[in-house]
Amino acid sequence: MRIGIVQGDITTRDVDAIVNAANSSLLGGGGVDGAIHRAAGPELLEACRELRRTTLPHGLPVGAAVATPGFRLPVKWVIHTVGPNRHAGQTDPELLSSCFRESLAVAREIGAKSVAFPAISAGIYGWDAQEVAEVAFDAVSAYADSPGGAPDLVEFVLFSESTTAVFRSVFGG
Ligand code: AR6
Repeated sequence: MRIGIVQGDITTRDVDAIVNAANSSLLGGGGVDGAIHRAAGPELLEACRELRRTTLPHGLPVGAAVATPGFRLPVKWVIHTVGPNRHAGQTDPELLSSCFRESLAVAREIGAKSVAFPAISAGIYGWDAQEVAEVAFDAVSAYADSPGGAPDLVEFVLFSESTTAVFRSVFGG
């Protein structure tokens, strides 16, 4: 597995799947969630509504992940996950680790060989970028060694220069 650290907009990445830092409602929001919905088009919201009508009537729990098509995005799939919200007292790093692990498990199920992550919970949900990078590093490293196969490429796509620098220092690049 190769790991890339990239500064930019995740909606422009040409990978098999991008991960969305969503909320439990799956019905959109601000930040990277808003950007992904805008770029994917209204079909994405409709697909999320369909999940709510069928398999996820109570929404997607914190730390879980689910895939939809990418619609107008360059990717085949969007993997939606819900990070812990520090402002709501969700401070357990295991919940954040679960987001990375479960997203990679979904990527494996759908056959995505290249996956791009944003800095889950490092925006509106109030986590420190350093802690997010450390949790991401541990979770992805552990997954790389797990039986059953990891993607060929995992990218972290960071919006700001400062978050990119934090990820580069934690990942040793
Ligand atoms: N590409 C890559 N990273 C981005 C982009 C983008 N286009 N836009 C923002 N970021 P956030 P959270 C960065 O707030 O903290 C939404 O309303 C951003 O700078 O998007 O998990 C959801 O619906 C930050 O570093 O996600 C939830 O309600 C990182 O992505 C809530 O926000 C994550 O920031 C989730 O909050």
